[in-house]
Amino acid sequence: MAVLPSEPEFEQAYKELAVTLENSTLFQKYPQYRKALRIAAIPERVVQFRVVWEDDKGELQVNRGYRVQFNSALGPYKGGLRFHPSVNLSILKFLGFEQIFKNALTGLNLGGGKGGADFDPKGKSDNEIRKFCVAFMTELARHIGPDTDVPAGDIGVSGREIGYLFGQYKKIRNQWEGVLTGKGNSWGGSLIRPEATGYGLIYYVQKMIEYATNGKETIAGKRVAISGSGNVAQYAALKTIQLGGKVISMSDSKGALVVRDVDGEGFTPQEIEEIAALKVERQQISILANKEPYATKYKYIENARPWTHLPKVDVALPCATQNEVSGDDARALIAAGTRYVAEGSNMGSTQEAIDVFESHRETNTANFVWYAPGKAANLGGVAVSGLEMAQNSSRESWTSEKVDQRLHQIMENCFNLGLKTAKEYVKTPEGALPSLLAGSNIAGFIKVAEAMHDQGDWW
Ligand code: NDP
Ligand code: 8G0
Repeated sequence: MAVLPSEPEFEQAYKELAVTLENSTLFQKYPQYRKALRIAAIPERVVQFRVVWEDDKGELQVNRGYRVQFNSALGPYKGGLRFHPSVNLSILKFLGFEQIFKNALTGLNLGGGKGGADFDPKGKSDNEIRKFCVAFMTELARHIGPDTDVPAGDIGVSGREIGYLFGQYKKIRNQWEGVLTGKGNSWGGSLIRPEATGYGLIYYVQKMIEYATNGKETIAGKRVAISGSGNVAQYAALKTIQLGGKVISMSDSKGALVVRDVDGEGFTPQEIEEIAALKVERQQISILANKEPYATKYKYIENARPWTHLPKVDVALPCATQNEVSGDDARALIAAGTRYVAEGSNMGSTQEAIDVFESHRETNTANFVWYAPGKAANLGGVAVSGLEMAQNSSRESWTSEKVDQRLHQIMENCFNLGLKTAKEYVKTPEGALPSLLAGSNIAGFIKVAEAMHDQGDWW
């Protein structure tokens, strides 16, 4: 009988990285890196705690809280907090592990971590959310600090929650410091941080298109399928539209809205704003399904992801959650003509989906596709968090132009590094595009492994 992994998501993320390193020339050139990988696979520290809070009925509620402090070789632990009923140690270890190598690819001094709770913000009042955040931070505060560990939001944690968490940290420590990112603009937050992941994703996709077409094409005129309708999806959609692309789907945990006519009009900025407003109220996009102009323009498919419901796609951007693109979804996307897949979500694709994408990189075939992993394509968010930390340390507030320009540069550097590293360490078949997956994994890993070696974490 096969033994099931006890931490399936973490083991999936670990194997995905390990296999790409194994299939490159890295370990032949530097066998000592095998040892580094064994060490890096274990978090430096995992904190688990109970969170007891009182609901609006005056009744006691309890949740599990976590912070995985995975790797601090390159800087303070850095990564978001997820509040979702599915949260467990396996999910946070996978997210923390991905975060280490992603943060290395930003070129900033950031270690890797992730945290959260199995708390479900849906159906909770603002008062209950505040009480939960206060109870959560009451324990977390002793484990974090601006030079130790700097959390931020993730699924279920937006600017509102960051405000409550920050307020409680400040009360406990009596210190106003850059301990969280994603703060409000008037109290230490960075301009462009809310937009950064979605915008950065599109900047990265622009580099992919430019490279693959020798500068002949851009995202303008392309049909872009997006999943999710939260922070990442919203800003990816808005930037796509701004650059002349056409957004043909959005979704949430209950279903998908897809355009009926992929040759007609896509989502408008006003429609994206309407979806954003709905999400602030923690509502589902299903309530738009029978409302005009949505009912005429879009088909709502309950309990579905968009991927198998679109006849023509050029660019696919998973922006909801892990494992939201299956092998079958990947094959359907390729059949619909998808040329570029870039993950806004972390581990958006299953291993089977990745294998399908990675085996279609030959540009001289009718159905080629180029895949970019989340740890490269979605690093704009954590990168601007790094810029928020820099602004807090120097007590400055940069203009949105300056932050956006830095974001552009960071995405471009990450793309170029992934490409260069793939060419150096992996044999690319004749006529194929280099593997951004292998290149990004190897580049991130080398940087972390070297820093760990210098600091005596392995020898
Ligand atoms: P949000 O909470 O703002 O939005 C999440 C979206 O994904 C919502 O539409 C939600 O649906 C949907 N979703 C969540 N869980 C599931 C699920 N189990 N099945 C189907 N749909 C689901 O989160 P973000 O936009 O911030 O994060 C989205 C992804 O991007 C995550 O993987 C996150 O780790 C990753 N990411 C985020 C960054 C950031 O800066 N925020 C940076 C880099 C990566 P519903 O509204 O119904 O709950
Ligand atoms: O800003 C952050 O540290 C952050 C928040 C949410 C998600 C991520 C990520 O890179 O996945 C980073």
